[in-house]
Amino acid sequence: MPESSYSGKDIQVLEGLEAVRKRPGMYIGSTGPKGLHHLVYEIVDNSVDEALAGQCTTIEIVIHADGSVSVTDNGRGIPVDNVPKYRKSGVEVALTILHAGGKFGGSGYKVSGGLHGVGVSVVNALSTRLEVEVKRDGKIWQMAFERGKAKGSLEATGRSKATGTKVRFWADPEIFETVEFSWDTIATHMRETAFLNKNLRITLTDERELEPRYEEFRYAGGIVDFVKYLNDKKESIHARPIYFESEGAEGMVEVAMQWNTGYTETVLAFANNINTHEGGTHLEGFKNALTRTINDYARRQGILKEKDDNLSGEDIREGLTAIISVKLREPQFEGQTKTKLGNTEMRSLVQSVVTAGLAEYLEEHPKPARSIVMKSTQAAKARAAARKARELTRRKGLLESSTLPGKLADCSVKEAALTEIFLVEGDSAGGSAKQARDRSFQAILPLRGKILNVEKAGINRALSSQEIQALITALGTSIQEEFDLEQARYHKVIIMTDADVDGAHIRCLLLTFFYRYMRPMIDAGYVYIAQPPLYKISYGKKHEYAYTDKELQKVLARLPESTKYSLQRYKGLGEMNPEQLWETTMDPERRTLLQVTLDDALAAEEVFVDLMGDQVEPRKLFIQRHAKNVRFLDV
Ligand code: 28G
Repeated sequence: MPESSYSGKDIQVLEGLEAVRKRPGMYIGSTGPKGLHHLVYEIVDNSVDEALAGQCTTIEIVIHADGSVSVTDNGRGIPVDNVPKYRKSGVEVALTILHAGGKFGGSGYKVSGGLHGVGVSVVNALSTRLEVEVKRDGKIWQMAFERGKAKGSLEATGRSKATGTKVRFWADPEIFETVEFSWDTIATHMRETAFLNKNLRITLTDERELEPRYEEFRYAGGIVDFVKYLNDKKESIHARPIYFESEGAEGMVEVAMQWNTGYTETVLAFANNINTHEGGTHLEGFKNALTRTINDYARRQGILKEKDDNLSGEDIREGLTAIISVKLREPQFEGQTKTKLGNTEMRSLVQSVVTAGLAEYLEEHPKPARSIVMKSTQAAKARAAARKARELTRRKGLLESSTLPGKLADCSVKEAALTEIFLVEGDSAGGSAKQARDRSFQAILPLRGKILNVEKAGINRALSSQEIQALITALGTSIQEEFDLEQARYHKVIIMTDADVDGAHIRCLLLTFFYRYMRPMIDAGYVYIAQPPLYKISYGKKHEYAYTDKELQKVLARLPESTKYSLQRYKGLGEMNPEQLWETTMDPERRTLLQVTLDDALAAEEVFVDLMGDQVEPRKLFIQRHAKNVRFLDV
């Protein structure tokens, strides 16, 4: 189309995508790795919608050698016909009009238009290049874009009997802090998507390595398989997950649940495939129904006597792994991160489905029913004991004592928002860190040896550990029910451990601690992991650091052939002098910190359970895989 014939609508389109490029954060949350991966999900969501409409069975994702990503589905293919309102093909409309394709009020359930609900046009705007290929009506149709602008128009380029849509995009390095996709991040998300969409086949291929990596996700059991997966390394109380589903005018509800012998509650709630981290009406309905039904049953069976208090929701959910998945036509997402379901009709719907389904299960399965109730009563007893222990500890002034631990080298600034604390493995590294730090705003807490394994130990023992007590007092927030984010003495808590397996283990122990006892610290984004370098490369009078093996290869490749260099591999923080520690790991101007998020409840759970759980086998496997780096083996 010649430029002179651009209509007002065309100009609006360009302005629309320009707005996306100007303020990408508004559309995809961030321009960090999270926002980058959001691009993939945004495209995949469109394919999942085709699957939800019953028109698509397979989604193939490829991370290409050049760093681009393609998504291919075998749906009906985006319509290619002219859309009169825009005087463009349906394909071009989908890729250039913000919020194209009316999210709500359609006939079926939709994933897209969910979390940020921005659509593929946003991916287009944030890519240096995007290619789309549609197969339908016996033809292959193709078109390309650069930074959101169409290069030509949709053209038929060949013939095919197949149908479907393929989109390949190159994320724009001018927009994103990094354009490197992570296999683990995409795989975890796709596994979750496959669990939530029974029998949908999703494949992931990574062609960036010489030997391509490939994985297929397809679960005939849907969320029942999801629960089995989450409980895989745990010992379950009843053999098969409890499952019920129901579909009505308000939407569809599916619940799968299984108790294990552990103490953790893992209840994940989804609405239209979106992980509703902040919960909402569906989760409330589930919890209400669960608490009432189990208490009713316990009383009817005489396990709870008239004089006994009701079992609390927390007691009942101890060791419970559950997935609640609802699909509804007009989801309302609320809350700070728009991950809280607001539709009130879902509260009563889920509540009645769970009440009916669970009551029936309990009647029909008396043995597991009894085990479940006994587990809850034990939890109630343990909780009462823990409360007592906490009160005792508090009376001794250990939890909220105003005297800071002796080993803490505190900073001089008192304004928590400006300060940070490094949790450092071992006294020697702690010593270096104390010398290296900027004492005005950086505090150091050395933690000796392995801090207590809080997953295995109950709270009583955890609290009697000196390391844990020092940690709690230094952070100032107290724990669990008494936790108060306002009292945090630092807004950055930086875990600094060695770059080896023991370091990873200690990091995991600390993360477990935060996860179990101070979760809001993670939610608030206060917890970080320091990134010490793995190598120092010295040549002439210069030196450089490499933080990964890949980076080392890059640095070495850059050096002229004749250059002599020496290579130091850091096995621990202790091998760095204070100055090195400062410039590589602690200086806010130069360091990289990884912010710990709970976005990935799945991945976190897995690592915690692998390393901390009761079963020895996964831990052994982990250690064998990393055996060359193990210093001491007390896991
Ligand atoms: C591979 C990358 C991402 C998609 C379809 C299929 C249809 C469609 C997509 O229609 C417009 C609005 C409501 C009907 C629908 C094809 C009906 C008939 C589709 C994708 C038209 C959008 N034939 N597959 N959009 N609707 N896959 N994958 O984007 O009225 S998007």
